[in-house]
Amino acid sequence: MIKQPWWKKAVVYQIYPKSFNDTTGNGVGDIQGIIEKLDYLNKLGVDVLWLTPMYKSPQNDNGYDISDYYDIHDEYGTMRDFERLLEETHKRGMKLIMDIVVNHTSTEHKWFQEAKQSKDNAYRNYYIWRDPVNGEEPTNWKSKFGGNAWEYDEKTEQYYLHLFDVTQADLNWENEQMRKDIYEMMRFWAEKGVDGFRLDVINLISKNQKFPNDDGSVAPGDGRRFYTDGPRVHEYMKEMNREVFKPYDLMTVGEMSSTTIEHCIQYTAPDREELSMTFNFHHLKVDYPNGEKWTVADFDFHELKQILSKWQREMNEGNGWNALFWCNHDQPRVLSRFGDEENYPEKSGKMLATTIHMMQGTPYIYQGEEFGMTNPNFESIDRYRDVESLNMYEEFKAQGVREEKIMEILKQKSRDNSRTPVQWNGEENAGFTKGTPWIDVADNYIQVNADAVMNKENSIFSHYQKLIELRKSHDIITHGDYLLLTPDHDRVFAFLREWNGEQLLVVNNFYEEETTFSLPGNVQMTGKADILLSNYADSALDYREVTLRPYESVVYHLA
Ligand code: TEU
Repeated sequence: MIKQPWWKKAVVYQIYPKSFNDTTGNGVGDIQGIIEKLDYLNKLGVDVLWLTPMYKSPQNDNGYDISDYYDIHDEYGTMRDFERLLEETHKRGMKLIMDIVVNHTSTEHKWFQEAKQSKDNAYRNYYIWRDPVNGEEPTNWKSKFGGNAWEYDEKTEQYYLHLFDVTQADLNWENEQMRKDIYEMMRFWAEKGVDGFRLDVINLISKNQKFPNDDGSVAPGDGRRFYTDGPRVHEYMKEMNREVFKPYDLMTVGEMSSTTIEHCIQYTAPDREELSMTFNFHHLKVDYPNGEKWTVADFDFHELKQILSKWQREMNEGNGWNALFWCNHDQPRVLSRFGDEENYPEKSGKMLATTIHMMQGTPYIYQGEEFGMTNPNFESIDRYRDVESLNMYEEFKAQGVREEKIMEILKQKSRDNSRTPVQWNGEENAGFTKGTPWIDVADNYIQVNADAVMNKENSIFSHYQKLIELRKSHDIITHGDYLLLTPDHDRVFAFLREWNGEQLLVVNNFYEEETTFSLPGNVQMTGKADILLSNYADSALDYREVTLRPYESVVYHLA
């Protein structure tokens, strides 16, 4: 067996610093707050911490609009604080990866401030400027945050491209000097000892230089967008790997906003020397009817099973590597989205965790997921903070959509759902801050908080601890082949992992109604199985015909 990279058995914990833990009383989480929770994270058993951007930023997109890559946003602390965090993380045997945003910078970044001075400014071509076409925007591309993706600059009479907010100007990756400056900056952080990077929307950095109009040929439903996985994206990934990742032996995960399995195999197959692994979002669009996010809809369970299984099988066949996740700072809380937060929070939370952690890939736990945090169900727009949500609210209002309807959509789909403060205990502001939180704490913090579950027998927290331990002790989880067993079952998501004569049978009831699982006749499984993990104390030992109680989730192991 060839030596496998360490991150194939690792579990990553994502921290959104702004909402994690505030120690200064300014209502915003900070670096010292993370340091104070390192022992908690060590107890959970995670191996890597992923910090979303903490660089200097005007915070229009909560740090994904960077104005200085070489300094720490003052609300979070100082560079010395960051260096302490890195030391304390390493002392505990954990690693730390930084979120890096190099598709765009804040328009307050000095490069952009220079670029907009004149057409012949040395930094002009660090960004993407185009002349008006027939007096209008150069193309019909849409910003992910609403409106057109071009902003007109009166002074130089050209448009600049922003695939996201108007204050997030896209960098021009065709410019070699700009790329060199980016690599130099990444080496600065690697020299400090960070163990890797999460690369924000990295598959958007190469644009088709003809800048054609979006002709609708890429239907939203197929998961790709017009400008994803551009012509030189793999060339740039190889260059970045040569310049930064390989020399420092870094772990890297690319966020692939709408992409394909073929591209993700190219991004992550070891011989390609591009990235370690990729996030894709296809499984998180099964409640987007016809690819449309901004509607209230139930999730399509069959589609969820198909998509997760397709990525498991084809990435395995292509020697690619998945980042496995349900939640992050852009997605609603999984317990509210695919579980049953009202009646079976613990059972369904554990079932969802088992589903993703028994798959092949590197699992990611998003802050608060480990003890069952839910969407906050904010009814009033005054409680929302996210630029994407506020822009969509204004767009819907302009279209005349009723307030109640808009709020129903935001309650289900807003990114603020995952950005409310971590609920540490049942005290004021859930123990997150002594001040006024930048965003309200969810109303259920008295019942749902880390303290309430930390020491409870068989809590969601202890279930995540066991899943993390199993990944270390059972190679089959890392290397085993994958087979979906119940493609047509209306309630059960069951799959088989096989490796070197070992078998892992994972059986999950995704619903409250009792149901049964029957082992398909074409599956060769004989002999007595152990139960490695279940969310019920007395799950049936006979895996061939299992009656599954509400959200019952069982992992059978045959060695
Ligand atoms: O997100 C990329 C992205 O496309 C998001 O808009 C996400 O897919 C969408 O919100 C889901 O509906 C990354 C960061 O994770 C996000 O926080 C940033 O706002 C965005 O890039 C721009 O940097």
